[in-house]
Amino acid sequence: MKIAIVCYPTFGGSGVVATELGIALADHGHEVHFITYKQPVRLQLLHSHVHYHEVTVPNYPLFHYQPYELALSSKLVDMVKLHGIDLLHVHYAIPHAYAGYMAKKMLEEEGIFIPMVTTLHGTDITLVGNHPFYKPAVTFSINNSDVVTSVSESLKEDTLRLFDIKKEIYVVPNFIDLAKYDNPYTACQRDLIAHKNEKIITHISNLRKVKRIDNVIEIFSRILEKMPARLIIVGEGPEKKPSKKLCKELGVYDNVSFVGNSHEVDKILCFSDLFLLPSEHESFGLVALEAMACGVPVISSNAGGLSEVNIQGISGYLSNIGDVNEMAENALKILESPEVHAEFRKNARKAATKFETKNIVPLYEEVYNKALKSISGRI
Ligand code: GMT
Repeated sequence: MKIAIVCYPTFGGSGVVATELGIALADHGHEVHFITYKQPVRLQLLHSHVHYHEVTVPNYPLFHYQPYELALSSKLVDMVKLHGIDLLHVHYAIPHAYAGYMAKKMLEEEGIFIPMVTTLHGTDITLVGNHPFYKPAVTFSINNSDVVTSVSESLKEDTLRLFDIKKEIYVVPNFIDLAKYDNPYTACQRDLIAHKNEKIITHISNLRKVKRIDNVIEIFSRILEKMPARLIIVGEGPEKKPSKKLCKELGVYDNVSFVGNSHEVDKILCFSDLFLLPSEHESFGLVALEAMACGVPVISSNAGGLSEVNIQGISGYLSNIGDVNEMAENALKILESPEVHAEFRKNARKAATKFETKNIVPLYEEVYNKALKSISGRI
């Protein structure tokens, strides 16, 4: 199959999932065309079945906002015709499903019928897409996709609750290539970042309010009261400055490393002892799964789809949003006993196997076949 994947090329989970999916599909023999405004961060082009086409938006001074959707839909039309693409898979409803729909319609005028699969990732539904300024367009794009998928049961429920959806939504969870995270723990160079006796606590996100970085720092400061520890905060975003301020106020600044965006998430997780994700919303929590794949227990909130990934008392613990006391207690429960810690490490890794690439990618292939079937009468 020739598949066009549209995604955000940045460090966000939706772009990571789309990229990993494209690579896995190419490994299955499909021809994959990434169409976006920048090369996705995790995409290496050394694969004969993977292609990347850049969308450029000419900068015209008359426009206050440059029309990316227009450029994207035109690019999709051109690429479908040039490469004989069979199917569009758009990740993130805004504006990708909207642009994909326009491309479909333009192609139909020329007698080319191509199905569109839309994957909902979370923020396109729970945060941005639900805004009255976007809601009609998001509802329209979902209802006019040939097949719609969401990354968790929780996100499916949210979508059905918040929008007037007439389509069936198929849940296809995010996935992980466990072999990539197969670093033997002992080989990890933890002394690069922490002193020998310090526990390494990690948080990775785009440092937005929804991630509750203040809670991350509060939990960490309670851990630090009981044992030597270092907090590693990976990522860039608007909460970085206020977070540094909070670290100073709580007197933990010297024990926290803000390392910015990283291409070496697997290496950082390899030497982490515990992962914190106390988010306000989280449709899935791909980064929690990445931590678990490295055998790192997760202390998280119970927001959204997190309970579908992090298993209470097995791979870590979940608490109500904002309950930093309980989160800190649970963190200490794991860290204070080497035996308990080892058990959680082992179980976290085991729980991650449910989401192995080989279990999930065939579900997307099924979805593609469904989408192709849905338009077969029109071809
Ligand atoms: O978490 C973010 O802010 C980034 C966002 C994105 O759109 O990339 O992540 C969403 O999609 C990820 C991949 O499916 C999920 O793992 C994240 O849970 C989801 N984020 C939220 O729901 C807040």
